[in-house]
Amino acid sequence: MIEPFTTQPIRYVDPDGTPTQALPEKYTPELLRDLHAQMLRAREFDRKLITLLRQGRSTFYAQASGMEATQIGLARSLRAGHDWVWPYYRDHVLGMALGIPVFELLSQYLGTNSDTSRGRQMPHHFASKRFNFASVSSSIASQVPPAAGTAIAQKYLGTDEITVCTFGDGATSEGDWHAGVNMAAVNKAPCLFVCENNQWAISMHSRDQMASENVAIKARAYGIPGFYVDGNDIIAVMEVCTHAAEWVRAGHGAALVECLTYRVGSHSNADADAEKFYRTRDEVNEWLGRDPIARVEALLERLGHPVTPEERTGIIEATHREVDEAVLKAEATGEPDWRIMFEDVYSDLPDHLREQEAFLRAEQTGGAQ
Ligand SMILES: Cc1ncc(C[n+]2csc(CCOP(=O)(O)OP(=O)(O)O)c2C)c(N)n1
Ligand SMILES: [Mg+2]
Repeated sequence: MIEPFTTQPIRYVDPDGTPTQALPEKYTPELLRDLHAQMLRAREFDRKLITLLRQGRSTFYAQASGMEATQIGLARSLRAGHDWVWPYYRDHVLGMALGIPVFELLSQYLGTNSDTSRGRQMPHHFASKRFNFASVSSSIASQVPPAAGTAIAQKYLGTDEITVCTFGDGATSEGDWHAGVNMAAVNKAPCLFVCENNQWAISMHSRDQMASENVAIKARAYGIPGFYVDGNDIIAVMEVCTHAAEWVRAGHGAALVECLTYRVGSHSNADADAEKFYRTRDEVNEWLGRDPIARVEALLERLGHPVTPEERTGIIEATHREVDEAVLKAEATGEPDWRIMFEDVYSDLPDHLREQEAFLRAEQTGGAQ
């Protein structure tokens, strides 16, 4: 029985791999190995993307390392390409787990011609029409009101889709967050709000920015259930998110899930030295001891189906190949032409943009028009 508003995060497996309660039958060694492989692929993707950044091929990246169980567990509770997702910037692992190809993500990071937004967004602002995955927006919590609107439309149209809206702990202190959650709640709209609580909003710890016990409890004020879950326990995330998504899909209204996790890397590449300025190495090490990937490895070992070192290496090497091939394929499509800046918004360019286009054209042709 999954209950909202628990005082402790809901957990199925301890960090050392010991089950804390009977595991539902569906968690066979095959499924656990699949979840493990997907988490390890995501971790390695982060490492590869940081290398690309250092090579100067892209300019911005926000790692999800440490948060794999939250994003992959959530993805497994959704109907990919059917339900709608209003994500936040750290959700590339959620996107990958739903099925967005690495090639599409990399096209966006590299701003090549194969990018659906054709380089018009800063890196790490991906989207996928095919997967009903709205574009990432960097403005914290700005995705929450549109998610509420999407869910209200789904209810009005009588579809069986739901909307999922993700955000960090910091986002729950924003006005947009409260307005959006209230609108979805009062309209009993099919919206699943998921907080990826990694405990930091850049350099601000969650204890310094909210007086409430946790994030889940904020749901009480809006009359919706709030589930508090161990976000580094992929089984707990899958069970709670599936339960909450089904509840939302059944027409009961909105729900909130808080996944308590930790960002083990920097906030972004613009925050290179977190341990020097705002958090301690001891804190990071403590959370590395609750790593979501190691937890599934320990569980599989206990179940007599260990992941071998060769299997680990195989997953890591396959991810390297996958990223390397996608980079070359994306780069081969070339850089978008500068003229696309003026396309896709106005059918008739306003005068000031016409002037700017003419100015740029003159620059490109060395002054000759
Ligand atoms: C409206 C707004 N205010 C401030 C910022 C600057 N900013 C970028 S990320 C961030 C922290 C967000 O923390 P959280 O929601 O916990 O997500 P996390 O990055 O930890 O995953 C802030 C304050 C912003 N992008 N938008
Ligand atoms: Mg955070």
